[in-house]
Amino acid sequence: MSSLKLRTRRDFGKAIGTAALAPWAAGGAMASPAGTAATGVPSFPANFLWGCATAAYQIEGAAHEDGRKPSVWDTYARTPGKVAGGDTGDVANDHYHRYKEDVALLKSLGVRAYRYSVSWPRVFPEGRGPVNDKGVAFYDRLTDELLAAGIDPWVTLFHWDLPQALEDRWGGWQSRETAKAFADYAAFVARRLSDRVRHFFPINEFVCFIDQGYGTGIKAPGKQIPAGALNQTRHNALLAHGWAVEAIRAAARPGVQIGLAENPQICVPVIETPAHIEAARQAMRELNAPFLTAILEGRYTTAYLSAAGRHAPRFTPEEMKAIASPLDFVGLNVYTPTHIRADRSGAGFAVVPLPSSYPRMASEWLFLDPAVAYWAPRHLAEIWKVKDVYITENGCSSDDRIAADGCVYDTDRVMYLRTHLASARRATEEGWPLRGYFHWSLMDNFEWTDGYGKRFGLYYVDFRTQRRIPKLSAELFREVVRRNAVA
Ligand code: PNW
Repeated sequence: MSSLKLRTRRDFGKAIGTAALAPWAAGGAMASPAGTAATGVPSFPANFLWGCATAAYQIEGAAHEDGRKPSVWDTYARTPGKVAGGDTGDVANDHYHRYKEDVALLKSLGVRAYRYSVSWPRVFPEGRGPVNDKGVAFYDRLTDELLAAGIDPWVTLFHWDLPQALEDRWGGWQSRETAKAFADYAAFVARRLSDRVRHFFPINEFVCFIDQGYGTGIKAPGKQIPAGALNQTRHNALLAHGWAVEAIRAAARPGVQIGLAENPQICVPVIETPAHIEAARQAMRELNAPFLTAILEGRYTTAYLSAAGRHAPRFTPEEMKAIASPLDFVGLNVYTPTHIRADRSGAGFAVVPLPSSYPRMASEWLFLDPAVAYWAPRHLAEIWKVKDVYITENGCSSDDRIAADGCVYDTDRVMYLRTHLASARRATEEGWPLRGYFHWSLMDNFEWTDGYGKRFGLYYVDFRTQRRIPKLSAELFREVVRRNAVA
């Protein structure tokens, strides 16, 4: 009867001898055959990939160092009134000099992957033409440091920092010359890094640098061009993606994997009834017609083209084929929901506006609905038969403070993470092909127009001293990774 008094698996192991223990009982990091971690909480699949994400302009700093020239974000941030507090990425997290320390932070979280972005104007200061060897050398060092720490680099080639020279010369993405230059740059980086980097994302989030960069003008380069020109600019960005996929395949060592890091509207059915779910599927296709749907289907939807009318983009079948170049996986950046209900009129669906009382995080736009982490992979699998899905960003801003004891108790981020991961876990449990999760972000950083005022990190950064302080959420995430289960 003495075994009844034993409380922990470790005691149990001692009693019966370790040889008899199931492999998962010892550490808790491995999944049990039944998909249940040592704690009894359902675990993620055995090879589920845990990672963190960042982007060059948001963390690197060293804006004028070693031959880097300005990007459109350097210019935009310098324009009075554009970025909160007049903040710029000049110094940011000084990651260019502190990358070893930052890789150590990743290592201490236990993650196996890190999504970083390469700064185009660091590698090609003029956007094209002569390469800047010192810029390339930084990504060599960073990549080597990651690999030495057992962390796989997943590399984004464009996270919004377009070389200013290309904006000046061609009006940036308004010209397909920029798309061609991008494919050349992508090929160059893939050739240089693909002996060590096996995963590439050509472009991060189209809407944020096209619709917001050239439509509303709330992000760099801050232009407002007419509807027809905007649709053509969107099309140019799609071409840049497609041509880059082709160029990377041609230039890289065999076997590299190429995917998206896109933030579509994530359509969540208001209630999970068959009618609302069907409406959400239709909405997912139509509301994302300009980018995600175009890439995954190789065509613009009829509704998109007819709504655009005489402002519709001009394109050829060959271009649409390039845009739909086969991908190895699809990554989605998952933040805020679009709630959808069935609707008998017209499209068959309607967007349900958020009530003014709807909960949100510190960023104005970041409304809370963990269901996005479930519906993103499910929609990709159901609508487009995607076989490998990653959440390439998920996270939240919160009003982080250092408490009297020196700790940062970001209980709202802990809640955000736990609920979103539980929702992601529901997706894997039901068999939807979600293969990994990258947290946005490793550490607080330059949050675009919000400057340093909105913090998304697992690590708090004191931007005066560059000290990194683990938040409570870092502890949670480390525990999640260790258990491979929601903690
Ligand atoms: C992403 N929205 O941007 C970017 O990839 C990151 O660089 C950024 O720091 C992070 O999310 C947090 O903002 C987004 O309005 C910006 O839904 C806006 C939205 C989504 C993502």
